[in-house]
Amino acid sequence: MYRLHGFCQSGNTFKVAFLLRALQQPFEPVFVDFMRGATRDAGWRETANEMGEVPVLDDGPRRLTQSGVILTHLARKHGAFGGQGDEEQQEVLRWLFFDNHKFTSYFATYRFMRAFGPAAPDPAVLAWLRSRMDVAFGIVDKHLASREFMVGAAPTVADFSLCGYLFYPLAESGYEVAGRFPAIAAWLERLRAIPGWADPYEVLPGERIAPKWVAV
Ligand SMILES: N[C@@H](CCC(=O)N[C@@H](CS)C(=O)NCC(=O)O)C(=O)O
Repeated sequence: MYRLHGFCQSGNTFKVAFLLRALQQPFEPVFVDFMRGATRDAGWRETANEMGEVPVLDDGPRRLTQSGVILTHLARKHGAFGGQGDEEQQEVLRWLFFDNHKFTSYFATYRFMRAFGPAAPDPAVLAWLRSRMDVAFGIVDKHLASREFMVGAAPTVADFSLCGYLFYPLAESGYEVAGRFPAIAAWLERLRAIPGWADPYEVLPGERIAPKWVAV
């Protein structure tokens, strides 16, 4: 059985959990105590991931990291959600890079600082991140205005990657999607309808934490 290392606040882990569930592949969740510094521990990095990040997926003797690599591996292995043919597969890869660089990365950092960070965030840093998010969300919204899924006619791992943080409560990020990005909002409803979708807090290990710095 697959073993998925992560924690419930991690949208990057949720990307993989959602795909495994959509593929009807059971997995054992392995809790990583990120909030108490587990991924910064030298021993953890030695044995789990030298990059100091979750998700980590154990597929038998193979240990995989980077959600984009894991999603691609699972799509190839199970022959689903990978895109049809070379052109679509390259297009999927293009959006995986965009997601990792500009979409998930700014949003996840913003949400973490605002909801779970160790100290009150600097409003100027939040404002800068927000301006980057506005641009990235605008690009994805425009792309989705004329199509149902990011690539081709059916969901692919590009969708699973980009949506990873967007099913968490609004109170954590304070970043309104519904009113501002209608095509993203409609796409999220389509993804929610994929059999296997579940609330991240229902399927990933760890304790829920009340958002801390929401007034900033
Ligand atoms: N590009 C990586 C990002 C993974 C990532 O940032 N994971 C977070 C938790 S959601 C983490 O472990 N961060 C540790 C750190 O930045 O020190 C992926 O997609 O897997």
